[in-house]
Amino acid sequence: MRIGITCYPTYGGSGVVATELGIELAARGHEVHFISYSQPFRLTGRDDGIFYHEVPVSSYPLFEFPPYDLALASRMAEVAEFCNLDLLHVHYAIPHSVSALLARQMLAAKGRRLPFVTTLHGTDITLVGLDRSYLPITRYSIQESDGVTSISSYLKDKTVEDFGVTRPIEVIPNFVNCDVYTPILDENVRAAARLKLAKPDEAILMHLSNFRPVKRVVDVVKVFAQVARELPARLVLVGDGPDRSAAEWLAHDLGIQTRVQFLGKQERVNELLPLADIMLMPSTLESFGLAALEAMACKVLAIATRVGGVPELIDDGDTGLLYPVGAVEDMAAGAIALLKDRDRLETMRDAARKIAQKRFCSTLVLPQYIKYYESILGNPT
Ligand code: GMT
Repeated sequence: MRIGITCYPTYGGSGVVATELGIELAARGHEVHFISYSQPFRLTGRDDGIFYHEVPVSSYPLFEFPPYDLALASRMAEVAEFCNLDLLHVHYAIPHSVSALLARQMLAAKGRRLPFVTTLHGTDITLVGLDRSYLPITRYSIQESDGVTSISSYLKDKTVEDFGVTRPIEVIPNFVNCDVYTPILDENVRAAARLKLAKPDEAILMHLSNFRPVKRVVDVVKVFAQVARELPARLVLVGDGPDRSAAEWLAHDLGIQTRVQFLGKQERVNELLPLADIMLMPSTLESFGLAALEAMACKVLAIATRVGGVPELIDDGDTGLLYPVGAVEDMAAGAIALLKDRDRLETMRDAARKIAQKRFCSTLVLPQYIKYYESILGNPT
């Protein structure tokens, strides 16, 4: 198949999923064309079968807001025509599914079919899409998509409840390449790599996000402060975003700044994650929680909040620990108990890796996408 993929290229889990999907599709012999305003950040190097088409958005004094969605629709239609695309797959409904809808109409006027699949990821449904200025068009473009997938049952149910969408929605979960996100099996090699981040006797707690308010990065620092009072530990924060400064100040005010490292955005998080003992994901909401899955695949236990689609990924007490939003004391107590009971931690870390392999590995999830594309192509609406 020849597939056009559009996503937010620089920020967030939906772009990561879209990029990894493109890489995995290309590795299986499909031709993948990314269409976006900049190259997706995890798309490094030049893989066979992967092409990137930039969307130029020109400005003009009349435009207080340059219309990216229109430029995107034009480029989607052009790329589809020139590269003979079979379908478009857009990630995050706003505005991508509206642009795809326009591109489909432009090609229909030329007698050419261009179906599109919309994948719902999270705040396109739970936050931004509910804004009155976006809701009607978001609902319309989802309803008009040739196929709709969501990354969890939770998000599917929210889309039906809050948007009244009546068309079928296929749940295809986030996935991870278990050969790329993998534990370091040789303990000596792991111990040597950990020395870059912590002393040998220190536990490593890690957080990975885009530091938006929904991620509650300040809670990460608060949890760590309590853990660090009880045992030797380091906190490593990966990523960047609006709440980084608040978290840095808090670490400073609590006097733990020497034990907290902000690494900023990192390209190869798969090399950092296996060095951690515990991943902290205290978000207000996660429709799935890709960062926790990536950690689990690396045999790292996630301590997270019982929100959205997270319970579909983490089995509380078995493959991770779940708490109410803001339950900082309890999260810290859970982390301390596990770090003091290394046998239980090891058992749970093993279970986390096993569930990632058994349910969320790209080898299992990719065929679901491919089958879904085939069903769309075989069933003209
Ligand atoms: O909804 C968002 O915040 C945007 C989106 C993104 O692009 O970062 O995140 C969502 O998509 C990820 C990948 O599918 C999920 O793993 C995240 O849980 C989800 N975030 C939220 O629901 C807050």
